Amino acid sequence: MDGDPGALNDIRQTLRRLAAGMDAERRFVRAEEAFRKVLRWMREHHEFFASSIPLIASENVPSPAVREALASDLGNRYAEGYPGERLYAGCRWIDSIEMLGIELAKEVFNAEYADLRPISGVMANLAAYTAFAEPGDVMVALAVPHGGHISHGKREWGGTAGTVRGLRVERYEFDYDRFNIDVDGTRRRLERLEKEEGKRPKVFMLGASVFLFPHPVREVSDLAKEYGARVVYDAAHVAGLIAGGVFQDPLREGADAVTMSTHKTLAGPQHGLLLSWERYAEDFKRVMFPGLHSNHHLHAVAGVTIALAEALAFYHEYARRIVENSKALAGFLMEEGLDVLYGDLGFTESHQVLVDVSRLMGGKEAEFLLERAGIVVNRNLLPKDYLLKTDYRNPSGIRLGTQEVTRLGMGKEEMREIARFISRVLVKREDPEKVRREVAEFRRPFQKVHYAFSNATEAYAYVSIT
Ligand code: DSN
Repeated sequence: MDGDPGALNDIRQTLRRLAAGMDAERRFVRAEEAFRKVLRWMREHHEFFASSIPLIASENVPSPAVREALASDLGNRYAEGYPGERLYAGCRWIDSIEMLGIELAKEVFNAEYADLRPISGVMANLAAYTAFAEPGDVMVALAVPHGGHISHGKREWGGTAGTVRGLRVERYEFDYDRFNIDVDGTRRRLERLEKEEGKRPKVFMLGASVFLFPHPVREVSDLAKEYGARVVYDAAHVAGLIAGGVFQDPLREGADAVTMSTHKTLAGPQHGLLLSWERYAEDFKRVMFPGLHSNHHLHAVAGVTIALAEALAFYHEYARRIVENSKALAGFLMEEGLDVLYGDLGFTESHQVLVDVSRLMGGKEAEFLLERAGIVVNRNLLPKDYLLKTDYRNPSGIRLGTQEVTRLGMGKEEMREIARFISRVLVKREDPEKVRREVAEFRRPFQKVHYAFSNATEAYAYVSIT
């Protein structure tokens, strides 16, 4: 075979095929390993939440029916446009679901116009900025340490309003004693802005991520009228409370549009919703499609529709219990030696409780220790952090929300237990691993979703279809 170039080429090709085969085999093994890892981690995530105390104020556990919607084929389809005017075939049942969702949203929130197409609260806000303002226009919003959301934020912080829509964001003056907007101070600030720069606001943003007390919608709406500006109310956090009639009614109080994500107190899937008045309907329809969305996540639309039906049937009671639990939790935490904010105002009128942990440790360490004990909260900037210029990565506080534990059927007695667990970790500095075992035991009887039509499947059961 010496000197036979044809035979040498054959050998080289055989070796290459063998090497390629080994590469393919290794690739397959790696891929299968990744596939199994994801499935295992999803199960472990479910097990963790089934045995923990979930207190993140922006989350919730949806009903099994909402989870069924998320696993359905609707999430694999397209339905561009408005129901009945689609640009795709196969939308018969999707149209029926979305039309029903629109009708339910109008009824639950007493709105003339409802749009289920925003795929998140941020997209609903972007829709409002697009319909009501042009790049360079002034929008007034809460600063983040005062409770504002990043999607209301300035360009210099990477906020959606500033960075994506190009708005100039001016902050509201803030009343630190009342944890609320200082309307008179804001009026003076805007008068200065007009005098010095000739700029007038186009949009007043209300609503917040840290949201303890109703906002002065009427007063802000009166101020907005002086400028011919629009009022947008971001109800992401308090949508379920508004649906249950216990917080405030922003559309009746003067808001031109209400935006929200649908998975916090509303307890639907992760999605968005926009409510408004008939006079703005055509503007919003155009902005949603083709402006901001192609497809709008139809499995989530079905999930939101189910959550709205649950809201209509059950949320008067659910919302009332959430607020009752927040007030109880705040009071017990204070008795346990924690610095709960705004006790003189009754702590809260929402699902949220704000705790200053800076006397004990930073918010970052508090969040970390509590997670090790199976208590899930998030660190949060407090109003004083604005004045202290605290690093947002280690703020002075933690924010707690009672909407998820309430949905699991917990009441006042359980709030007392939760306050004790938190105090044992943060004040008494007990070993979090020891507390974690007791937390898991405490959680064992609370495995069903309440305030829903059906709860045949446990709240955090991992449903496998593979
Ligand atoms: N960042 C969320 C919150 O926790 O409030 C809202 O999007």
